[in-house]
Amino acid sequence: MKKWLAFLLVFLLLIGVSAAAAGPAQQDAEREKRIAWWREARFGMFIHWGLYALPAGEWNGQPIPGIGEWIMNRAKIPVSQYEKLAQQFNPVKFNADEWVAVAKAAGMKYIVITSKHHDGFAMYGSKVSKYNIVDATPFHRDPMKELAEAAKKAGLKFGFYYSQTQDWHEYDGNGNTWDWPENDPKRDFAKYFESKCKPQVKEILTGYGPLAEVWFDTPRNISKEMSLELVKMVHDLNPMCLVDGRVGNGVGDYDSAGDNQISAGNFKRDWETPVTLNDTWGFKKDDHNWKSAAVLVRQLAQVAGRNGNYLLNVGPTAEGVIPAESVERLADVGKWMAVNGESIYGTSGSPLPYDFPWGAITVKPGKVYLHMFEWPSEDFTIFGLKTKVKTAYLLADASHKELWMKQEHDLKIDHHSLTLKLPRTAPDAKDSVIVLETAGAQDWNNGLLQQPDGSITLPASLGGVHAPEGAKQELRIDTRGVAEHWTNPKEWMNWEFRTSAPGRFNLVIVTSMQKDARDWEGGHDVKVHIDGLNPAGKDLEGIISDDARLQNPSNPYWPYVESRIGTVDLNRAASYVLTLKPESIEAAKKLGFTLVSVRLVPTTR
Ligand code: H79
Repeated sequence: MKKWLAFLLVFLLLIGVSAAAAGPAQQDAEREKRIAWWREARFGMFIHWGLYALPAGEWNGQPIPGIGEWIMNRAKIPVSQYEKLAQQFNPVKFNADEWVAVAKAAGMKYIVITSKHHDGFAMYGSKVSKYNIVDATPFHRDPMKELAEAAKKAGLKFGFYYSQTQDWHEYDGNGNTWDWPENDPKRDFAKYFESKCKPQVKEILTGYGPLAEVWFDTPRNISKEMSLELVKMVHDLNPMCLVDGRVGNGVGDYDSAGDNQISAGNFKRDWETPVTLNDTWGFKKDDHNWKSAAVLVRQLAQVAGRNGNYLLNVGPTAEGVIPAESVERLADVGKWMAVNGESIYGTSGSPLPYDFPWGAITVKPGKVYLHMFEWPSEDFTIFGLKTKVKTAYLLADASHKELWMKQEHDLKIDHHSLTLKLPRTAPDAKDSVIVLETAGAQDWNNGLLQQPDGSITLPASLGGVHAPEGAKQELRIDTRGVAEHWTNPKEWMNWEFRTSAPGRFNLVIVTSMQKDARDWEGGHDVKVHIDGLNPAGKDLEGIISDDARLQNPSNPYWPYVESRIGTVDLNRAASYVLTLKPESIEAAKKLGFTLVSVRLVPTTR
């Protein structure tokens, strides 16, 4: 072989190999750059604004149940009728600076607004479709231009929601089954994707300055190629613009939790949850079920404590006004943020993968923030922090007066505890933040530990899942940390945990209602075995029944159900392994065994 040819071959081989190797790593580096501001931000405003704000939940004098922006679908309104709303849409009270000021005062760092929702109406001046706010309404202004500029002026990031798959206005779009039969073979999604979706996404990426993120939604059965095409278009046109997880097929820049779902488990990844201030996204005149400022602050802290971003929605009216009830609550959240923002912005999630009954933890290098939703009546103790705490103080106390504390390590059982003496009253009834300043890098025991109140919680999201040899595992843990598809009694779970205070415990199994609290399935027969008992105890057996309800205020849409299974003696400070095996599972409703956690709660004697 000629020498130059050999060189050329080696050279080609090298660039081939290096290109292949550099691909994903390069993407990671780009993603790290794009997402830095977002991790710092933690808190954003979502805005659902469109023609649906006009009917505001009512059609032909009838209240239409469900989320407001779905009215066209829920009331099966023909395109020819729904379209007419545009002629009346004239939001004369719209003021971009005012909206941005509401977000800014709340402590939000970014805004994401609907450029086009499932109804197909563009809320910006589109050249691709005349069905848009500039051409089809008497308003004739492009409010998105005004908002993008106002946000920029105020130092907030700005992005767009875009419904890429559902478009109920288009014959070839997805979702409108009342104007055109669903399985009409002439309907061609690819045609809609090429002629409307892609050109409109290009418009929003090029007409409004650099975007912070594009928030796609309900990918449905869109192909991976299509998802990738959208991601590529976003990054090509706007290299610093993020793409949310709902672009579909797992190719976004970060994961999206389900609507109003606060993910559970041990999160190191980047994720975001969209949450409604009441129960709707788009304005509905009869939805007065507003979350209190306390719930909002706690959700924000809980999401940050799980390493996520909180995208909180407002639904302005057809006149262009953010409802006063929303503005008031956001202002209260802002007051809390003005004092406690340090415990949210730029923090990472808790190093401990489980929840606490008292609140949540966020961390920064050298600092631990304890978010106390419930203020303890006596001393407050936390287990598992191995690093020495230099000082502890209330974040709301500008003088940082040191709190009395005692930090101990019981060598015999390798148990770390920290106890603080707190003032009698909480600095803030919503969430009082205690700061622990640590010496050096934080080191935690992040196994499952008995808690200072004596209880032990074994969350489904942290258990081992086992399927029989050779069988495909159906059971999975959903984004809320709840077991789903657990219908096969041959699948089972186990947990290892440690106790520090022996005693007798009630064993309680917590399951979740599903379908937005509309349904639950019980009657499963379960067996619990604990390894490490001395003397060895008998296995417990019981039925998953609706013994009590647990309403978790920071997770209002999915109440939990408690089932009491029996009592057990854990009479040593030691490690145990608990195994949960169903004998039978009721699955007629296809919900099955929706396990949230197994709890061991000290009996009072
Ligand atoms: O934009 C908001 C929602 O409109 C959108 N995501 C958030 C951010 C969304 N699209 N689809 N879904 C949420 C799932 C919708 C389910 C339901 Fe229904 C709509 C439940 C009640 C109305 C469809 C119609 C399923 C049952 C009836």
